[in-house]
Amino acid sequence: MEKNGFVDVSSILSGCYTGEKVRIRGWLDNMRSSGGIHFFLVRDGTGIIQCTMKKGKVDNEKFEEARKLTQESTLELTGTVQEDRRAPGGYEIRIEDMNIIHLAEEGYPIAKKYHGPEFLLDHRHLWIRSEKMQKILRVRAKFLEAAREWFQLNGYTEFHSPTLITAACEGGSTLFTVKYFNTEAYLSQSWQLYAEAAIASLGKIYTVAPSFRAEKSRTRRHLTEYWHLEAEAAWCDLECIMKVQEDLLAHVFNALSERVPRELESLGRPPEELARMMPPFERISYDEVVDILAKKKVKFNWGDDLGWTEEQKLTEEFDKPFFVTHFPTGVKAFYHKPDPARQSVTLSADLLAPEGYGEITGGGQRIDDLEELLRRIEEEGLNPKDYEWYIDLRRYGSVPHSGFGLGVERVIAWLCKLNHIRDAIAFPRLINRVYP
Ligand code: NSS
Repeated sequence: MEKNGFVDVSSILSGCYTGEKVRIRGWLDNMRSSGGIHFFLVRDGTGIIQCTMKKGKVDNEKFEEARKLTQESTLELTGTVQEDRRAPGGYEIRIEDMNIIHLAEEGYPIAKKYHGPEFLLDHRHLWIRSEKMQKILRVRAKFLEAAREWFQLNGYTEFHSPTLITAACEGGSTLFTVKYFNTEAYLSQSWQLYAEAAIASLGKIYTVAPSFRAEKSRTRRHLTEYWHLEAEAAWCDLECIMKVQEDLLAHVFNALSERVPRELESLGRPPEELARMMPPFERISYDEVVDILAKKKVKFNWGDDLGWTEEQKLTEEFDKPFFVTHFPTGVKAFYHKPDPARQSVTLSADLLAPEGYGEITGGGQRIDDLEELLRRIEEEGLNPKDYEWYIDLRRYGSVPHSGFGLGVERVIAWLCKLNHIRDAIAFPRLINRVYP
């Protein structure tokens, strides 16, 4: 790709410019000098390439000027592309001319040496330039690109719900309160209640948006602000919404294997592993979970909610994602439809990732009957006044419907084998961190 006479490093690395004279621009990732040669590693946002500047091949003045270059200085370079097996990426540019755009200050705070996690989080604005973060962010972008693609190919319409809301979707304990003029509002935990309104307008819908949870738990899988990929569909039951998730993930896994194989490989997830993770995903009921955990000597009673410890134990039994279905009514939010064949459980399903990662999606079939909804709102001690518009949806054209929400960072953490969810997003928001 050529822009104003400059070419992308990625296209040089794919062999498009071998033997040709090119111009590139980017950041100086690293530099060393040996004898009469300066070796630069230059990063341009599409890739990183070695560039060599030989004394006598450039203006002497430029050669001397290069000595004062500092890490992260920005440059424009002109030179000829050569295939070179010794260079990282297999190509290098032999520099003929250089133009310094910005000479970075000395003492780049995260120069190449060991830094602790808190230091790197404080310098996140710089750390996102690191090779590992570049790869993760690229996989993340491709994940969402492929997911949107699947929804578009399958007749879903993108729909946007408000962020400022007045009633809890997933329970009051994790709501962030914001001052809203003379009253109070909350930050949305999920688009779901609005999505249920919108299916009567658009049928099958999806969104990608931030959700907010004032999670008091300091775990490796909770953010206070995370990106939520959600879908809702009219005329869809529990089995149907599980199938939607399987088809979506099959498409995404294929796309990632084709589009970011090198990134995945270097993050420790060779694309063949994604091929092995392909649907169908096993479905086990909550009742079965109780039995499995009992056999594994994990203290867990019917009616308890699955926490991370239990999920981690459970994932030892599977080598690809699996659904846990039919959670007890007591551990799920008010909107989950109780199973008509057994009122003590709901038509719900969470998808769990293997390898100790656990829950990556939550969803199921929604209550579509007015009386049943009013009963559940009362049982949960909620104020029906707060849900008046939502209740209305069961008065005017109610249909069987289902949906789910996928935690984008949860999935990226699993796919990229990260040991903390904070690295699945550029600027993580955690219980003790809203900076930078
Ligand atoms: O609470 S959920 O299980 N379900 C819902 O919010 C539904 N209203 C979604 C729907 O049906 N439209 O959250 C869904 C997913 C869950 O499986 C996680 O993957 C993710 O959202 N999630 C989180 N990710 C990161 N950090 C936090 N705190 C978090 N909470 C949920």
